[in-house]
Amino acid sequence: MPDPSGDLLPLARLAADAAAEFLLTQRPVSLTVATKSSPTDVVTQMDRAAESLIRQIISEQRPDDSIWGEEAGEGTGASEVRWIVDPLDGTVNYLYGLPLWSVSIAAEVRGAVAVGVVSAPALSLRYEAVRGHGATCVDRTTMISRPMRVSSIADLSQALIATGFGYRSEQREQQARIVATLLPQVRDIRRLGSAALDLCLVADGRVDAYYESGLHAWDVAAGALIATEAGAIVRGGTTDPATDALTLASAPGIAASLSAVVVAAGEGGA
Ligand code: LIP
Repeated sequence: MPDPSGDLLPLARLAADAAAEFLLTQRPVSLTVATKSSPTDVVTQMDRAAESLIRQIISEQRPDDSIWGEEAGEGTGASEVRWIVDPLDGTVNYLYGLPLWSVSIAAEVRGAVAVGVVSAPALSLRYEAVRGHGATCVDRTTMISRPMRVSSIADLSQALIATGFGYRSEQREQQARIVATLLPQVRDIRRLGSAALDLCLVADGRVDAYYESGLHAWDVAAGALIATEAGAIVRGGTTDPATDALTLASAPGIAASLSAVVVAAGEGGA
């Protein structure tokens, strides 16, 4: 059966760049904010409009594919391709005018993620991967692309670790206890606010590892492929519906030691 991945990457780029450009240049002075799972789990009209734009671009070229997006849910399709879309990952950062947010688009072929694109327009960067063909970072200003590789770190005490927190108070209390356990054992912690971007920063060696529990498939599908293709050990990051499961992406040299600490401390419901 032919592998359509070669056709999917250009379309993923087109959709991600269009949504990124829209979000960056059409942001209104005042955003209309609604809430979802908690009073701090926000969604704006820009999240929804960006997803509509992505759906329109994909469906025009590949009308038989299904699309599963954070805001409009999962549709049906007759083809073997399912698109998994987070139109605006890091909504709180976007709301506050901070630059760390991204557009995340993955294409699954026969149940396995084959293509992943994460666009971070405020950083002028696009991260991308095709399964089995490595991971690339594209500077959207110069259009120069370069291969990405995870860091070579082997000592957890020297590691810069990214993480994130859920929107429910009881979940955040547990996650705070885990960070308190981990913090004395590592170089430092970063909470950047976009899971898709965190995974790409692991791929690029800008942080040594990232872990978070309670993420959704749309947060991680593209970034997990990009991190894997850059040599990371990735635990979780599946396209299963959200659970309290742990997503962990790490440079190989600290994957076992980091996993042992966060799981023993109770992250990921384990
Ligand atoms: C966000 C994730 C982030 C997590 C936030 C939130 P959203 O996704 O990317 O890693 O810590 O709580 O879930 O809500 O901006 O799409």
